Amino acid sequence: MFIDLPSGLGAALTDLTLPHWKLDGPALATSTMEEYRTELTASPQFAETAATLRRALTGEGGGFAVLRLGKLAQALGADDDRFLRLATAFAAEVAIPFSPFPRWPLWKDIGVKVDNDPGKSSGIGYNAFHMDLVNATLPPDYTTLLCIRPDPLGGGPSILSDAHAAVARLSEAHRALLAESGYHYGTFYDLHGVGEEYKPFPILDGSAPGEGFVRFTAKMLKRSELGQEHAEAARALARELVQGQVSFMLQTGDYLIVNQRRFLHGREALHSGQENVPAADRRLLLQLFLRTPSGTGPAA
Ligand SMILES: O=C(O)CCC(=O)C(=O)O
Ligand SMILES: [Fe+2]
Repeated sequence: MFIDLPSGLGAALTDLTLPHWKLDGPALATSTMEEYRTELTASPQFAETAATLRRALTGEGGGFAVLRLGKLAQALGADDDRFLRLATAFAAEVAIPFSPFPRWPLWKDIGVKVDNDPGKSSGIGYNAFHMDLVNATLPPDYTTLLCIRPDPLGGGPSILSDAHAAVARLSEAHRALLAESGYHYGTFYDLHGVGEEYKPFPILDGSAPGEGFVRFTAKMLKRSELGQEHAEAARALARELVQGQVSFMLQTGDYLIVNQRRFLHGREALHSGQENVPAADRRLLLQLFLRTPSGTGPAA
């Protein structure tokens, strides 16, 4: 679901300078959320655009959206603080922005490091289907990625897949295995606002079909020791996710918001030759997490 800014709104926002945000612990302060909302609600068609965004994320069949802020990015500069504040204001219309990493800023850089593990954040390879903070008892309700610069060599399309639809295509036997606490992934330390470490965890949590998290990362297939049957069921899920995937290239100013209770996300490999691209020109995304106050999602 791609959402363009109505041109009147784009023009109004270009002229708007929002104040710096304040944090309250790991979360955007309520005073900032109210300030931003007041400023933006005065802009033409803002309320409708925010409602469209919420519907795309939580309405029937929805689960992710790309808000196209490219013209704003062009007018203000994608790396300008004013642009980042406007993106934050849109995020705050969906849920509460927060950082689970106490020592990092609200928005986390995802750059390109040629020496990193290629399959992980900031790596250059295929970033397989996953949810963020998969091994926390309370993962963020939304993960969001703001594209500051696409891969100048043209690689790295985003991939999205409807997790519940993928689960529905599996056999009963595989679903039963996925509902067992047979899975674990990664490390967990110094995180705020996402509960406790969850280890081992079930991929399916016993919620009604189509509800709850599908607590999955395909990275566990390579990086975690799993029992053979559990691994087979997880591989079947990974195949169905790929089977149902959509993919698209984020452009400068595109803001991808993923409802983690519905969709899993990932990224295809960047184009080969990253070592010849100066670090300052490589792909750059900024990541922000959102928490719904109720934990179930805003009304559409
Ligand atoms: O690079 C991307 O497009 C996705 C990165 C990602 O999913 C992550 O770092 O969690
Ligand atoms: Fe991710």
